[in-house]
Amino acid sequence: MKKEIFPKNGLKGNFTVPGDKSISHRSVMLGSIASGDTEIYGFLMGADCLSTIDCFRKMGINIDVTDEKVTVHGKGMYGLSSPSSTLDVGNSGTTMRLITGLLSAQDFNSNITGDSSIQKRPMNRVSIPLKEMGAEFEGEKDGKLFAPFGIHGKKLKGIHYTLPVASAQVKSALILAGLYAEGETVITEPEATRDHTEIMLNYLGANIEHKDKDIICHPVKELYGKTIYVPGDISSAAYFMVAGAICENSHIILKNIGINPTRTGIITVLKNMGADINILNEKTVCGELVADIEIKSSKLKGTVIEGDLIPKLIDEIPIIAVAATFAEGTTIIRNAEELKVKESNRIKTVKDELSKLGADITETDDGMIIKGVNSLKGAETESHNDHRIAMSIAIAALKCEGKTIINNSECVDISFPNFYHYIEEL
Ligand code: SPQ
Repeated sequence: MKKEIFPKNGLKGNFTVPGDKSISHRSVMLGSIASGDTEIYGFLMGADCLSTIDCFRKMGINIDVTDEKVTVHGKGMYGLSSPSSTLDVGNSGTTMRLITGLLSAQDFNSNITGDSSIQKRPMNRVSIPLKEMGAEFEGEKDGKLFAPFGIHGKKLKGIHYTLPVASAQVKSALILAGLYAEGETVITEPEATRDHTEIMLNYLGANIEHKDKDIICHPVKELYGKTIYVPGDISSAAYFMVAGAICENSHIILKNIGINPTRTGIITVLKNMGADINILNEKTVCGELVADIEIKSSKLKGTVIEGDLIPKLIDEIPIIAVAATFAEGTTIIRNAEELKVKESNRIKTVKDELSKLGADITETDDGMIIKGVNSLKGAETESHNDHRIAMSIAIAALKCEGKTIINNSECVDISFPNFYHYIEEL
């Protein structure tokens, strides 16, 4: 689908965005292995999270979906059954990595596949430590693993593993395997990554400890189904934070957004760039920090983004690049080589697509250098079937002179169904 976007100033709105993708995935996974029902309010009905529901249904879990809530009828720690067919994760890296950890510890075998993008995303990062725990995989080529692949479920043992890259997906896969292992599993993170798995597990009755850079996972006998309220996704809210900052005469309030400190790098960066941004009505819901975020039009300036800030905003770098394009001066992003193994190579796709609009971006090995420019011009662009690239172009288009076209624009449904409708409402 081709989407046409025209320039717009004076964005006004007071609304929430769809539920957090990371938390929605975990609510279905953990609800499935909990005993009793888990009722999930605010679940993200995006394609990725629907893939997770589909995978667990194939493993015998009954999941009811209504407009109001998702109810997972959990069958307990040992209640999953051998999948009726190959588990298809679609475009979802989170589904693929996390369920691989879980399935490594089951007493059955399973097969996983996904779309053409998922088949290029590395699984070694997960299979190497899981093999150390005793797991077995089928489909490795030259010591590398990509979907499609098979998992032979095994009795696992706890290990101490230092993550070579900061990744919440790898950490979570090891925690899920560690719940079933003999002995403790200790994971050392180079930098803190999103901790929704740990928070939700503890909320459902597990004992996951954090000590400095270590996460200590104790085996679990039982988890207990509960009600989960999913906050609005800060990664989705980020598009409107940037839109509110760069479009003149704008004032937007984003309600009920998750502000877990492992995810708020976008707020830190926008503040560093001089944005007029406020956090209001902070509270804790199901262990997660939640608040309203207010943003007004601002004069932005360039900044440097690197080090332990990167995992806190890894998915927001494409939209940060848009903000940087409209800032005065230069923005430098370093230590972000992980962007190369997302739904697209996001260093390259951000540079290629924003450059078509007139942005001044230089690719580097581990990030990019963005020089602020005075104006952009609408052009025909490509999403590369990457939801975050499509949404970032759409926000840049609000500040372009003339019409911008986004080809294959429907991929926004992965994480933000009705995204374009939200823009029109603003
Ligand atoms: O699920 P997927 O496709 O990997 O989603 C992305 C995204 O942009 O929505 C990354 F492409 O988010 C990841 C994120 O980058 C979601 C995630 C999680 O829920 O645990 C963690 C991050 O990935 P990683 O590899 O750094 O652990």
